[in-house]
Amino acid sequence: MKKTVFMAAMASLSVTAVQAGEEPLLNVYNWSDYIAEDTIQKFEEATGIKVNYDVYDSNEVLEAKMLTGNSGYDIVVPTSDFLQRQIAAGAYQKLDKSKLPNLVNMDPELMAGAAAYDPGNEYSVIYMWGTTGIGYNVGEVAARLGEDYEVNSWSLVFDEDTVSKLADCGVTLLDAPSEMIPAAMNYLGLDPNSTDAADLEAGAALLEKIRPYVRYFHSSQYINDLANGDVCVSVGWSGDVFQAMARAEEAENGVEIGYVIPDEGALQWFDMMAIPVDAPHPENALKFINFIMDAQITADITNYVWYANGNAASMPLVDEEITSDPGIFPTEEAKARLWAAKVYDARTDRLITRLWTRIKTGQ
Ligand code: N2P
Repeated sequence: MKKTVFMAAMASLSVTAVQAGEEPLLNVYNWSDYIAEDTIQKFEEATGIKVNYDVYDSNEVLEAKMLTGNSGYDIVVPTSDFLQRQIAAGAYQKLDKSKLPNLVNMDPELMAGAAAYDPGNEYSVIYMWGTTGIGYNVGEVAARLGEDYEVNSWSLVFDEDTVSKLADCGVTLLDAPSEMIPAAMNYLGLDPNSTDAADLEAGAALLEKIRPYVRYFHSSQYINDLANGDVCVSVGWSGDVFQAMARAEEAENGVEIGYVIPDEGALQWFDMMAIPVDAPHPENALKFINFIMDAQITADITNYVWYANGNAASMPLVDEEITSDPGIFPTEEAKARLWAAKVYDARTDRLITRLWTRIKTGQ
C-alpha cells in the first residue's frame, strides 16, 4: 500500500517535472562586446541553467536567422526597428509578464519610447541603448587637421576635403546600411527617416564619394583598431568607442580616444531582448530576461560595456564616470538632435541593400 502511494507520488512528480521543466539549457545570441565578464556565470550559478553564448555584430545577420526560423536561439537582441519588422513577420513570442517581476525596475519613459516599435512592450524588454556617432584618435586627428580643429561635426567623415586628410591613419564605417545611409542623408540636410528613393540615392552618393578614403566597413573590428592606434576615425556605437578608450588606457599605449555625438545629430537606438517564437527553452529565456533586469546585474553590464540601459533601478549603481558622460547619457540639448529609426517597408529595405552593395564594392 505504502509502496503504491509512493509510486503514484513519484509518477505525478515526474509528470510535473516534464510539464514544467525544460532541460537546463539556454541559447543566447547577443551583440559582441555587450555583456559583463561575469554575467553569464552568475546566471548559471543562480539558476543551474547552462548558457551557450554566441555573438553577432549585424542586425542583418540576426534578421536572416530570425526570418528563416529554427535558429535554436532562446534569447536574441535585435535593434528596435528591426525587431518591429520581425514581430510583424511572426518571429517572436509574447512575454509572460507574470514571470518578469523585475519589470518594475525598468524606466517607464524609455519603455514608452521602445513601445513605439513594440506596442505595449509585449514582445521585448530594453537591454541597452546608445547612439551612432564618431570615435576618433585625438592625437592623430589633431596632427592632420590642426590642434584647434574641433571634432563636433559629421564633416569629419562626410566632407571630402576633411576625410581625405585622415585616410592615411585609417577611417572606418559601420557595416550597417540602415544607419550609415541615413547619417549621410542627415548631413546633407535631408530627413534621415526619408524613404524617398531620391533622398536615399543622395545619401548613397555621398558615401560613394568618400568611399576612396575609407579603410573598411566593419561593425566590431574598430574597437581594437582604435584602441591600438591602427585606425584613427570610426563611425561607431557609443559604448564600443568607450570600450576602445578603456582598452587604450589599460594598455598605456598613449592612444587617446574621443567619442562625439555630432552637432548635426545622430541615431539613437534601443537593443531589445526577445524570445524567438520557436525557442527551445522559452521558460529559461524568461528567467534570463528577469535576471538581466536585476538592478545590480544591469548596472554591472553598463559599468563594463559603457552603454546606457533602460533600468531605472540600476542607475544609482552605475559608475558616476558613466552617468555623467554626455557621450553615453546625452545632454538635453544633444537629445533634441537625436533621431530614432523608423522601420523600412520592403521596397525601401531592398533599395537600401542594393545601394549598400554598390557603396561597398564601388560598383
Ligand atoms: C555592441 C554593439 C551594440 C550596438 N557591440 C548595436 N545596436
